[in-house]
Amino acid sequence: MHLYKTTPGNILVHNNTALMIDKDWDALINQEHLYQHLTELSTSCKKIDSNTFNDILQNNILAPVGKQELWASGVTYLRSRDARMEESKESGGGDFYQKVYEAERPELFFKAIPQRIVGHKQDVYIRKDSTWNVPEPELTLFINSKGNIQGYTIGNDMSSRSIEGENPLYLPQAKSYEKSAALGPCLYITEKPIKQETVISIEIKRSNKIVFEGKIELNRMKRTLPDLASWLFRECDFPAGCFLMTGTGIVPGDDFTLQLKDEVNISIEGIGTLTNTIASK
Ligand code: DO4
Ligand code: MG
Repeated sequence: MHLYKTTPGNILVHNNTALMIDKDWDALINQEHLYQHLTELSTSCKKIDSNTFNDILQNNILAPVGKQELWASGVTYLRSRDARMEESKESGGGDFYQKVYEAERPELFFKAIPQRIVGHKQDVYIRKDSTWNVPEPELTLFINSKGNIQGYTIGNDMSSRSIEGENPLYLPQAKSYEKSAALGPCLYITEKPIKQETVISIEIKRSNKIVFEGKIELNRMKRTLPDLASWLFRECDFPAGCFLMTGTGIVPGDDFTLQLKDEVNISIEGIGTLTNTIASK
């Protein structure tokens, strides 16, 4: 099932039926058994006709976030390790990426407060002091306050490769700034964990022409999703739950950088497509 946060309210799509759920977003998603909870709620919710729903999908989707923090995982795929070793070789930081790829403890970093997160069809920013910028397409987990993965969404972990490559200690500036993260278009809530064969893909368009595309399966990730969640919850409490990006397995070649007005489309099987346009502050 898919749960959308929209300006008219929360909409659940279950068994091909769109239903309006009149509940506070944070209270709604932070359930112990979200799939079962929504299944029960769906029997008593008001239906929305398909024209109204399609209109809302076109114009009124918000990021599926309330009060939650957004965290991110790093170097969980070989491709991310290799690209980062390359970009930081002059600064001498390359070894750290190899070490963290092999280590038991994953790289987890704070990405954004809700205010810095945008939704589907909104602009994401590149920094004006950065010369090399990429989107990172990432399966993103919604984890409830008890530390259990309850849903999935699509994330774009916008990244400055020039700033991170200059010195790995600049990571927070390379990763966290206004509109540096996009989430959406919805929360995908399943009875069983998402399939390992799930395909994550990205397409970047410039003046309507594809300038980069790539895809990867989730099973290429070095770590498991529950392992990432459990490291994050070791010493942090999240009263409203939290979102966790799980790392990128797709990085464009070193000659590629985003330009203003590029359109980034990230798709994950079962969830949908997250579309954002590149802009700056
Ligand atoms: O190590 C820096 C960040 C890595 C990252 O964002 C990723 O692998 O997706
Ligand atoms: Mg990333």
